[in-house]
Amino acid sequence: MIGTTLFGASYSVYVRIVRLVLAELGIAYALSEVDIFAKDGVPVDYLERHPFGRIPAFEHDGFRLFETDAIVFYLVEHFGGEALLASEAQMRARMRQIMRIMDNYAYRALVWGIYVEETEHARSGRLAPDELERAAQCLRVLDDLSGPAFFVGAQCTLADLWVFPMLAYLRLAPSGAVLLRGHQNLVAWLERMDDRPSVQATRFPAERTGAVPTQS
Ligand SMILES: N[C@@H](CCC(=O)N[C@@H](CS)C(=O)NCC(=O)O)C(=O)O
Repeated sequence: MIGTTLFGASYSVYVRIVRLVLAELGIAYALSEVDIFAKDGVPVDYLERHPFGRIPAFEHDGFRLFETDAIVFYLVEHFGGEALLASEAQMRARMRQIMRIMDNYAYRALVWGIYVEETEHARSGRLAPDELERAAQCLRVLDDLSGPAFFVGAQCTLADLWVFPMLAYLRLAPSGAVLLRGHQNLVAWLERMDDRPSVQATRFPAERTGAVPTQS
């Protein structure tokens, strides 16, 4: 396959991270829609691209890849996107720390624990204190790590592009919006990010229409 193709769904947090990077770097690509939550399960041919059945998967001029981190670093290195990396060692380490916090702690708590539970499982206002506390802890940590303009330094880096999709879902959930109100730094950062063309070009369907996606 010649060119750049991203396989996944526009409602997916991890697909959006890659799309944000593609947009920030001005790389033309095709989005090939794959619904891993389809009634009949993950499409069988998709498992050839991603044996674990997650999204996204990626192909560039015949080079196939999966795992968001690997895809993003390939894009940055192949297409000269170093401006998205913090330039100094400690700041770059902080950037990666924030990315891994999002993967390892925030994704489950914010997206599945709050957004999906409240909007899809009709548990709005009925979450348990420990579910809310896990999300609250993530926000406290992120708030502590956030800088005055972007997460790390004076320019948008991969840290911002990793955090944005997860907080974008969180703020759509009633309890998530309440939690966020206690972190005005994060609210202001979200509003700054909302102005970026990359963010506007990759809106989740639920942000555009107010409709709730099947899964995230
Ligand atoms: N480690 C994977 C995670 C990707 C991931 O979890 N994607 C979600 C959608 S945002 C997914 O495929 N979920 C399906 C599932 O949990 O079965 C990556 O970094 O690409």
